Amino acid sequence: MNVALDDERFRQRFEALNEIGATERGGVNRPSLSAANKEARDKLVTWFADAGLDVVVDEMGNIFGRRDGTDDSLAPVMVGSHVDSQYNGGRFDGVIGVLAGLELIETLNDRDVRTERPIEVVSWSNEEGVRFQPDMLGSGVFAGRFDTEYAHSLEDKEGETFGEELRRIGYEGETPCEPRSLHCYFELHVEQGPYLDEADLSVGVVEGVYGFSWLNAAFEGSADHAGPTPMHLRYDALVATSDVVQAVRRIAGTGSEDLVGTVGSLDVRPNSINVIPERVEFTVDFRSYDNAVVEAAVERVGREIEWAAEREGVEWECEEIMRLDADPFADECIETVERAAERVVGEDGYARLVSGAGHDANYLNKICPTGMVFVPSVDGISHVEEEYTEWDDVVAGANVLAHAVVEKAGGK
Ligand code: HGY
Ligand code: MN
Ligand code: MN
Repeated sequence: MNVALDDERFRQRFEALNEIGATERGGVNRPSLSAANKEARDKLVTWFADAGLDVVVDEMGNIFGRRDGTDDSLAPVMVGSHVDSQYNGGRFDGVIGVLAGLELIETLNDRDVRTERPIEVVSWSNEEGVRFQPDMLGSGVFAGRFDTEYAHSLEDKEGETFGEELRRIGYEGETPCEPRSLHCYFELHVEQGPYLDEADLSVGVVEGVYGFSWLNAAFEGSADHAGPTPMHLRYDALVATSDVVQAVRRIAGTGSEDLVGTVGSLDVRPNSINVIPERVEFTVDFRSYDNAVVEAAVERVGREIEWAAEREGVEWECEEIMRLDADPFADECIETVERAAERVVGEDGYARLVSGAGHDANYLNKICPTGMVFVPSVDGISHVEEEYTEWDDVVAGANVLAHAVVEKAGGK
């Protein structure tokens, strides 16, 4: 079946959804379980229902829209992504994956095509992990990595729990969030790196996703007056932290070529110009496609934290809050996506690549054959308001996704 999506309807939905939480600089601010995230969820539920999908919300707030096949005893093909965003993030990250799945449903309805297998479109909760860590939480519980009780107990910086916030916005569903039989899962996403844009390619056939580790760490020194306290009597938590920030950069420069390391969040207390920092809480994010390299980097930074604490005479804490191994996607799904890419953009229009960003597909890949389609991020920029992808590339990627899903769902 040759799937040709309705670009205009797809684009109108993209613009309408991104009006929610729109920022002045052209991005979106729709953090997990915020009022803007609720508004986006409400819009999705309406659109899913209007497209004739059976809508189910599970106990993690994951939203599923199911379209029956001719044989509903068969496991469904699932397609989706997420609509929560970074604080002041990009308009394409996650959204195009959910809306491309919905557009496929609308196109099948228009063409009165019934696939053999059911198709489910999904919008996962808390993919970004900026308000509630770790990230990919909704898909992680669905894949059996975390239990719902743990996930609901997670707190944001204001002490609000995930469960309370989910109930407050009315998205704690009855349906258990747990692994179930899926024929396969596909996700369309922006690359969020420079490769496709530099190679001037419209589509990426994703072979797998980097493994990664997230650490929450802290140094505890003693606050004191910045004036009369002599240097030899200081126990400065921020000086110890600055050693580790530099160490993360050094570690990322060793190991394998693809190892990346980031200290992205840092909280200084009391954070006052004339008080020696007493406590600093910070995060470390290491990623590589080689799991042993991530392991070695985590070990090494642990030692750096201890040494920095010793040098400065402060206490240290370090907890790994997330470790996700890299593993390749299923060949059958990679090849399905590749065939679809050849069909839509030709042999010279795509390339195979690996994802440095994490996705819900990481977890789906643990429970069913999984594949991803990438489209280029202009200048490789993402997780900021300037994130941008040419609409023609978004449409090309969505058509590749549609062909892959229809092939696997047995569409004639
Ligand atoms: O961290 C990630 O790569 C994803 O955006 N959650
Ligand atoms: Mn994303
Ligand atoms: Mn993201």
